[in-house]
Amino acid sequence: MLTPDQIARFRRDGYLVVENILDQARVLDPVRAEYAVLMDDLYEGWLAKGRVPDDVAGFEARLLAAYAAGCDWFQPMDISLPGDRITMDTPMHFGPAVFDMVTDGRLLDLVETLIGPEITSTPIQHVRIKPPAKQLAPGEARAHVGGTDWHQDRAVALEEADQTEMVTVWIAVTDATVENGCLQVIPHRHDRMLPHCPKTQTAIADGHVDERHAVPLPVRSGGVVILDPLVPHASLPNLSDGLRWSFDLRFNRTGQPTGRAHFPEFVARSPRAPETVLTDWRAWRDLWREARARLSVQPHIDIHRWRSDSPSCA
Ligand SMILES: O=C(O)CCC(=O)C(=O)O
Ligand SMILES: [Fe+2]
Repeated sequence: MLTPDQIARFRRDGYLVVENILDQARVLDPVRAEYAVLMDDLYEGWLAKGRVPDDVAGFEARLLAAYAAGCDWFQPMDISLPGDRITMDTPMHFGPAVFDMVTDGRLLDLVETLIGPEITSTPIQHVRIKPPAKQLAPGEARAHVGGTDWHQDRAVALEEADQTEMVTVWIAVTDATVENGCLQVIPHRHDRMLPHCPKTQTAIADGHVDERHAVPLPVRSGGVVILDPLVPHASLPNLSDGLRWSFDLRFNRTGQPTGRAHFPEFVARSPRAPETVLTDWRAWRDLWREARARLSVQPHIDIHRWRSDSPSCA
């Protein structure tokens, strides 16, 4: 699936942009349709409470109206639980179209060339539907809604996964452009973990990223960006008039820690033990429902190792 040249570039640079991986008609249109239904369900609920205007139609307009009204669509649309305050009612989204995307054969072929054929889908995964920056509230700090600060993905998992062979796969649902807030990376800088600090987001400590070396990574809808877990990356702000929509997924070699053991993982591909592969989206959803129920009655589990009082963060 990847050419030897692409694999060599990934190993050298720590990232790779690959266009035309996910089919529009077969994979992304169903995802859009699934989210349109979800948006309408959420909107009806807010309408019933008088929280949003009733003359707004369409996914994008409804999402922006909900944001302006202070109604949260992020967590109900996310394919994960939050890092804190999990209750029995915490909303999340696990549906057939998203499952088909996460387990897409072409996507897994690509992952297989980098980490081998025994592939686990990790629970560190998000949807990011980013409104134009000019429509965001002044204090908006969430990396799933506004810009993302510089970080390494290895650093947002726990230490137990520091040796895990994993890759991040970032999927462009809308075209990702420099204007609408595509990813940017510091190529070649993936030899070691940099200190991070719990700022508004967990981010690389001041002075460790030279932004003059940042390379933006535009990619068309259906294309993906693959990231080494140690490559520093961030997103640009969305300076366009439209939404910037992506998913980010992570895959590791089966049997190695995901770095977020309290959330569910599943086997996405396994020539060695095909019977272990999860094929039913309902089973995926149920794993997350069970995790939510368990975590809602447990003490909080940190998802990061970084402390604001460490020397690098002073
Ligand atoms: O899309 C973004 O803003 C950030 C994504 C990211 O950090 C990731 O995919 O690891
Ligand atoms: Fe990241």
